[in-house]
Amino acid sequence: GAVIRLEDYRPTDYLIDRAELDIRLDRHATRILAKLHLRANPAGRPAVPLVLDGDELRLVSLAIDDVPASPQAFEASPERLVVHAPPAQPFTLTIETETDPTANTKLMGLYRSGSAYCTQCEAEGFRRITYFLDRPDVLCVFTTRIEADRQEAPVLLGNGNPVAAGEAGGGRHFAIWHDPFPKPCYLFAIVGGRLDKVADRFTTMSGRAVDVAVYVEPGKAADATYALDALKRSMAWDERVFGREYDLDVFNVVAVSDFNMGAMENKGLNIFNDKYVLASAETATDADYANIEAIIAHEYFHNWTGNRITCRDWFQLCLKEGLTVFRDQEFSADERSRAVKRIADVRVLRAQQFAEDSGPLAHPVRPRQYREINNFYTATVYEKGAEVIRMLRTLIGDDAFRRGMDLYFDRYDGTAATIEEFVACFAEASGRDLGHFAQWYEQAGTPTVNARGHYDAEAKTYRLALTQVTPPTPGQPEKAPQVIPIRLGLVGGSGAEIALSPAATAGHMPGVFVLDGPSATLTFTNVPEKPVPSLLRGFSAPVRLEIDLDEDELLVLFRYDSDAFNQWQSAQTVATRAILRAVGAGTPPAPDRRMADALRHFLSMRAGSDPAFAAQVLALPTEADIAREIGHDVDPDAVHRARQLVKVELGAALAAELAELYSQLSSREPYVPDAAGAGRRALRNACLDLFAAGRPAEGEDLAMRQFRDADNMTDRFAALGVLSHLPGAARETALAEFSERFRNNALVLDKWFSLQAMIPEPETLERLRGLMRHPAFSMGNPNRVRSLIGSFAMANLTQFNRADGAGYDFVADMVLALDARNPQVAARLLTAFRTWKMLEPRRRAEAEKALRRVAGTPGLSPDVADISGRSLS
Ligand code: DPP
Ligand code: ZN
Repeated sequence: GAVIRLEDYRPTDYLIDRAELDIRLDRHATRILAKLHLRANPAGRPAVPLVLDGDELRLVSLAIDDVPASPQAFEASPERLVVHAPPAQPFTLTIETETDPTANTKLMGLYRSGSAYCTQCEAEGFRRITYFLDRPDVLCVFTTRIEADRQEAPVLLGNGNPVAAGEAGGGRHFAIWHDPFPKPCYLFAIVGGRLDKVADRFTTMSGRAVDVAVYVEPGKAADATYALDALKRSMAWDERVFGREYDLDVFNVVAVSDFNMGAMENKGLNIFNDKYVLASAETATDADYANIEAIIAHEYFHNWTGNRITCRDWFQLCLKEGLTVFRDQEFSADERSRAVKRIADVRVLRAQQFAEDSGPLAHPVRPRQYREINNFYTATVYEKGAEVIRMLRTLIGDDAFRRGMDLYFDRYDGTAATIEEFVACFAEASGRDLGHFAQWYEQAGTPTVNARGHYDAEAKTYRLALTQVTPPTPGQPEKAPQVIPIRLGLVGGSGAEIALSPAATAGHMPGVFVLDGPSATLTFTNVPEKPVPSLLRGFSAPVRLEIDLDEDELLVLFRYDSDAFNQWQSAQTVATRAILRAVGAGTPPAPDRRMADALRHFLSMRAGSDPAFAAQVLALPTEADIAREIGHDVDPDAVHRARQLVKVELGAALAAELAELYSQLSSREPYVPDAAGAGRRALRNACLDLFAAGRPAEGEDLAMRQFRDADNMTDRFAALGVLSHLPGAARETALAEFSERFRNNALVLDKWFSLQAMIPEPETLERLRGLMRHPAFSMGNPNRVRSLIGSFAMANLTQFNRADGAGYDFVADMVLALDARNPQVAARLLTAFRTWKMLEPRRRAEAEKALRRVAGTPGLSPDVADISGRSLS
């Protein structure tokens, strides 16, 4: 595809104010009659041809102002419809197209999933339904008539409110939906099928009744009640926290089993990957429940941040995504534990976004160019985009932030906005100049902040020297300093918080220093003793922090810091250093009792009161975390061995305490998927995991017992996870029992696929090839592909990066096999190569060879061509 640039933006020459669609569903020949009400755009060029987008479309007929168009008046190809000389006055185009939803394996546009018809239009799928100005700044009021065989599709859903329904003759029926809110066509959706539902009613803050429902495949309604509950809680939260009320009479969610993304925020008709809707104690883990809650909230919150105010162009994607991720993170933090949620979010940010930001696919939160927009639904746009909003709030404070949001909603409701317009609202609300801050949207790469402290006992002053540097990224060799809010405190040796002299952070929010130049020195006065600085509290900026603290000082923070995030971070840093020493030595480092002692003490004090947090503390940094810390010439096998050594040592040192805690936490109460219960289960399973590393024989027995006795998926699957790391007969038995028990549940078998794909053993590749022949596996279903092949590529560091290159070859083969069928899923899989440049030379050469093979294959989709091209650049 050609390069599309932000600076080339110009408004369309025409506008489409209204569209009346009549969609006659048929498995192989769906007819779409679209009557578009057009006029010249005052902001566009006058009297130019009208060019509408298409993609693999077949035009059946065309009329202009209800008169069949003469062949000379237009030109139609699968990719576009050109009307050479459209009427000067407002006019209508009536376009008839035909598509085959069954043959649509890209899962973009209208397609079939199971026995239902559904759509996916973001980013550019609507042009696979009819010719249109398929871009987010064309806002249109849609009225949609859907017609189908009543037996085949008794349920017919569209955007907006239902306005009519009835018989259409010949066993067919219809429904008409009208959405009064002008919207871009990427938010268009319909669903038709035989579906069950759970339904309820939500009363909004102004007293309007909204019918809310979640539709699922027949027989699965009971598994949708948690999603429905999460939806109502989301609606109430957005009213309470952002003052945002829902605006239609109905809100429908539909779960389908074939879906490229997690879910889609179509106006009034969210369509979900069923993985993020269906849940029961027997089939979903606590993590699944938390994801369902977060994604239901995310899509619902889009109603204001994305739908009522949409994006002017796709470069502004973070305008809706970063902001909406921020909003869903806040929602989950309020519904659960704020500290634990923050830790979990930062883990994801580092694993996904930091990895992306340090490799060839790095790009700004608002990119300036793209070849394929589907490839920019990234961790940078979403997760770093959310961090930018969070920093904004930290900089200007909660009140000004809320005023800025109100202003944004007020001023831009019903429009397609830009980042500049968004940021200006906060500048206005806070009276601050946010010009430099806005550079977070433009400059890629993860800054490293270095901090060195010096205590003058005589003068009782503490000086903190801070510097920042951002490494080069593709297209951005030179980097400017960023505006980095550093939330901080000083902790005394015996744990007391030392009051900060006000001058140190003058001009900023309390407890926040803003580093906005290459370096700065802070001086704290009246510091009675040598302090331990606690920097970047709550992870106040998406940066890497280097700090000259020794293990004893880190353990002071671990024990005493008033900031839970930094408590956790300190323990992670101590563990990271231990693993790095083991990588260097190649043998177990001299046992360091301090970490085990500190954890023992921590567990005795905190395990009871804050189990969810304790579980986070017990989880060692991942292999990928360690690899990123090393940064270059990484040998994944050495990383794996070193991490395992430390884990074994720690598990052995704490075996007694872990076993004790494990049995204390055993509960015979019925499963409830709430945060408190999830916390206890998380800690118990973290104990099991660490214990099994230290005492594998006993651990295996314990895990097997838990696996068989569990009354819920969280415990059963955690036990299976522990067993999966212990080679032998027990593991194979448990795996077989699991697949037998859940043989009819595709989503549960996905977990089983994924776990096996992540086993860090050379036999895994063969196991994978075998599993691809399993009857439950299918290359046509994105969830299956991501579970089996994606888990291997993204989450099995040693086996994807096998020294012989077989892992790369396998994934390259899969990418090529998928590309013809579903380019989006193929391109996403290929991003597993994003860290190839940090590997040791032999693996680097093998990875490059595989990437070159992909890049050199004729007939690649634009999606895969873009990722392979940028990965090699
Ligand atoms: N459906 C995707 C999301 O909500 C893209 N908008 O993030
Ligand atoms: Zn979103």
